[in-house]
Amino acid sequence: MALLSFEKKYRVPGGTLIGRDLFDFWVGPFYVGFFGVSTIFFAALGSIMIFWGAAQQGVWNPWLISIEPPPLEYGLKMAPMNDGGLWQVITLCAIGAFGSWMLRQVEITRKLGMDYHIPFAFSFAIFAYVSLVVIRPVLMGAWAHGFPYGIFSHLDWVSYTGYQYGNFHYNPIHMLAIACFFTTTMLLALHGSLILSAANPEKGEDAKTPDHEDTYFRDFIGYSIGTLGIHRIGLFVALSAGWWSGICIIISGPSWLMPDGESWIEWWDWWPNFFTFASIGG
Ligand code: 07D
Ligand code: 07D
Repeated sequence: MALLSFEKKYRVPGGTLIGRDLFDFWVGPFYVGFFGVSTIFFAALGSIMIFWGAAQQGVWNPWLISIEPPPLEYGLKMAPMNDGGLWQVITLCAIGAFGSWMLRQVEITRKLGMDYHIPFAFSFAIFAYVSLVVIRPVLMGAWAHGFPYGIFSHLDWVSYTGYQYGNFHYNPIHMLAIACFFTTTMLLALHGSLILSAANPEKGEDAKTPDHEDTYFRDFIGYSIGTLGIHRIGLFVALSAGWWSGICIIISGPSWLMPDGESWIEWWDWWPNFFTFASIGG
């Protein structure tokens, strides 16, 4: 395995954030580190809690397992285990596992003397999750506003929450997030197809260089963003998608923005009202 012998060169000690050389080793192909251990700890504890909840409810169909957040009356307090406390512990485990996973990425990055783009990128996924189960519930005053941990039940939550605000498509930041998701897919399709068309030739033919790739796009639309540029814009739109998703849900609900449970359809009233106001004023 050429790749494994090549990897040996990069199995260098150091770069750890915690624990010095205590966990500075590999298990097979996997770097461990302190945060490898903490990821396994939180992921295992969280999963056991989900299965424990499933056992308590007697639900073993994986599509139907669901761990519900505490009811509204507990506000932001800790709830009893069988009345939402389990959801709270699982949420802590999830944040612990995702955070550890990101810090493990940081350690590998440091070890190899690379830049921090990967942990930075993953932090946007964590932000989107935290926006749903911590930031928005805290702003709205109850853990009850988090989403339940179940395959179908979380879909019910998305649908219910969407209709609670009339038509969620009218949320302008949801529009922005969706446009970024769509753009990400388009750019990845263009990039993937361009690279394959140049760098994966038929047997006996030479692979083409980035010159060809740039020329293709110059001929086609008059401009090529270039080999680094395509990755910069790809990362930018992908992270923007996660970022605006988080923002679009954080602003859906808190009373400073949506008094009396206003819907996103009514929110647009500022637009016709703006012109009425402007014409009266003029
Ligand atoms: C392909 C990387 C691999 C990840 C996978 C997910 C689990 C859950 C749970 C046994 C792209 C692994 C799944 C570990 C096991 C139990 C109880 C990523 C890839 C394969 N969702 N969602 C899914 C999560 C939210 C929504 C599928 C997670 C929000 C809609 C899977 C989270 C909202 C639809 C899943 C999360 C929302 C889905 C496929 C966390 C808004 C679908 C996911 C931690 C973001 C689709 C049945 C996928 C589906 C789907 C997991 C959050 C909406 C079960 C882990 C609350 C509308 N979600 N989701 O491929 O088929 O992601 O649902 O935040 O239609 Mg979801
Ligand atoms: C939260 C996942 C984080 C994942 C992490 C990692 C593991 C380990 C292990 C594989 C953010 C987890 C890892 C567990 C796995 C192994 C081994 C990602 C997260 C940390 N919507 N909508 C969005 C569209 C409608 C509504 C976002 C489209 C309706 C609500 C996105 C449509 C109504 C919420 C989006 C559409 C509605 C959203 C989701 C079309 C319902 C949210 C993506 C075409 C009637 C959510 C932050 C996302 C959001 C969200 C897209 C329709 C409601 C922009 C394309 C009109 C309530 N919608 N939506 O956030 O913003 O990913 O969440 O109709 O809360 Mg919407």
